[in-house]
Amino acid sequence: MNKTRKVSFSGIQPSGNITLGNYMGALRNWPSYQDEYDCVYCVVDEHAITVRQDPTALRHHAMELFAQLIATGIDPEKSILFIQSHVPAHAELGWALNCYTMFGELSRMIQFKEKSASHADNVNAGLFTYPTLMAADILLYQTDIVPVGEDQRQHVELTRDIAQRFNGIYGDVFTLPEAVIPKVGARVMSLTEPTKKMSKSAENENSYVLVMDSPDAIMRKFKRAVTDSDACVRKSPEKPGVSNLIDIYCAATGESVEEVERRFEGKGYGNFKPAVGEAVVELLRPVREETERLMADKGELERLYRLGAQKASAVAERTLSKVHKKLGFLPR
Ligand code: ATP
Ligand code: LTN
Repeated sequence: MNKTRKVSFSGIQPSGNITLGNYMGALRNWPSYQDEYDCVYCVVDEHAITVRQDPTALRHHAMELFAQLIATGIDPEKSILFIQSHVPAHAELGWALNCYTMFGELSRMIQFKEKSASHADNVNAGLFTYPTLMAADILLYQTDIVPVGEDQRQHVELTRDIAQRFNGIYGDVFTLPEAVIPKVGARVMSLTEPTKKMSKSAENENSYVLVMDSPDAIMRKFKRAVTDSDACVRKSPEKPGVSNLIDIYCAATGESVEEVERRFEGKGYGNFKPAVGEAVVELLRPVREETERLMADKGELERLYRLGAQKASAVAERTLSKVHKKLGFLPR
């Protein structure tokens, strides 16, 4: 990367199997940036351990997620696709940035508040400083844009504040990044509690649809999705369940809300819910099948993640040594 093109960076945690929310809010859009930007995509396993993980499951999820990113259309030869823990510069810059991030700023992070409430028995320091490691991920690559779902906007804004603070003291060290959030699918809600976002780490497996779910499982989950009693396919703030299903249907088919409301007028949920299920089955089918194919050749996946780590390290080390020099660390 010699910065003739702008840089796009994004990351995703191998904290479970990825959901339709992750796909619609993030992954699905990532390949398209490859034509215009130098793209960097990262499986953020160091972020995942802020919540307790089973080691065997974490290994599997990281490998499967790596394959899924390729299955969605990320070209590991053209872009940089790698695993966070394979590039030590992330943890190193994360440490330095901790010293330029305020306790008050981290205390205001919505994700921290939500996760400390849902994991009250394990409110660890890593969960609190999660955003500074994320800032390190982004700033190491002199990133211009960060394609993410709506829930990550606050973290990208904090990253910008940290970068600005650092640049204010030491001169232009970091590029200031900006979040890019999709218009449709930016916030897919839970199927059982539609006022909460769909999350891969939720307890109730009927609340999310996984990219690797079988067509039968997908259909079953949509048929059971929580709606309301008036059976009218119309988007409104009083109808969060149906509104979510309409958004999912639009994001899957490319149709507008008005078109969908018109087509299902007077048809009730008995027709609408299976139609949403079918649209999602077809949307996810190619990704699931390609992931299964890629997972059959672990040797090739290992070759590709080593290649990614090498390419990522070369860029990240440059930024890190610049930072260390500015801070006054003796050269290695
Ligand atoms: P966890 O449940 O472990 O916190 P997560 O499901 O929120 O994880 P991440 O790995 O943290 O997923 O996020 C990966 C990407 O998916 C991010 O860009 C995030 O904004 C996006 N994303 C996550 N959940 C949703 C959702 N429900 N709707 C749209 N985008 C989402
Ligand atoms: N915090 C993000 C995952 C993430 C990320 C990043 C996203 C870690 N590092 C860098 C974009 C850029 C999440 O929870 N979804």
